[in-house]
Amino acid sequence: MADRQGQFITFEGVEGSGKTTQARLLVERLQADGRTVVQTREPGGTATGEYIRDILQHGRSGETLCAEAELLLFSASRAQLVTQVIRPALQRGEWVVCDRFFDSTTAYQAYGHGFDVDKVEIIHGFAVGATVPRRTFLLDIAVPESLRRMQRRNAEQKTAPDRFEREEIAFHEKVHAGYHALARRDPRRIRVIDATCPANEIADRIWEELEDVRTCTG
Ligand code: T5A
Repeated sequence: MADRQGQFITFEGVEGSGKTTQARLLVERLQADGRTVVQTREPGGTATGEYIRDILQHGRSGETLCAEAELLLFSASRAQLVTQVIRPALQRGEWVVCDRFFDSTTAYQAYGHGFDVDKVEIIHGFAVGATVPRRTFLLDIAVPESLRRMQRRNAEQKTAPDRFEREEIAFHEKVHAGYHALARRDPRRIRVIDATCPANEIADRIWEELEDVRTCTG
């Protein structure tokens, strides 16, 4: 399939909006369509990134991570992922499907924690350069429903809520509103998808929304 080029697709949304589920379903469809796909996630996706994820989610040092350090750790994980995984895959003509990317930092650290959006975006530019997603799916679900999903999953899997899931509901609402502000600003890249339908219906919608990208050759 020499006439096909790789594309960079990301999934975004609040906790439990179904990003991991939809990333997996999209990868399966792309592979069935003959594409070579790299599936990855943030924070993480490299050995360094997974160490950083552990620090961010579980705070093993016992110290309270200051908000500035948190933002830079997310960005450090991303820079490593772009350099080591995403950019090389795109250069080989492969597709990359990533569960969260820089919009998460804008939504959580800027809109959620109050850092200046413009300054945060300067850090994104430093971390990723020109490696920007071609399309981003914002899985849209009301915060109370998303938190119910996470509680249900934690109960089923007997896992404790992580540091982010324990944030106040008001924080998650700010993140939700932040995502919508980003989608309004960049509607060509960021497509808002109703995440409350059955998973297969959402996957169908995403597939349709990717038609122009799938058929793009140049
Ligand atoms: N973070 C991350 C930042 O603050 N800044 C950043 O820059 C970045 C990159 C990462 C945390 O870090 C923060 C955000 C996060 O708090 P994470 O594990 O990547 O954590 O993110 P989560 O959103 O918590 O990921 P989850 O895997 O927990 O949720 P998903 O991926 O959105 O949802 P998924 O697919 O795992 O599904 C959750 C549950 O819902 C069910 C699933 O079966 C599962 O039980 N489900 C559905 N139920 C009904 N209908 C559907 N359509 C469903 N789809 C899935």
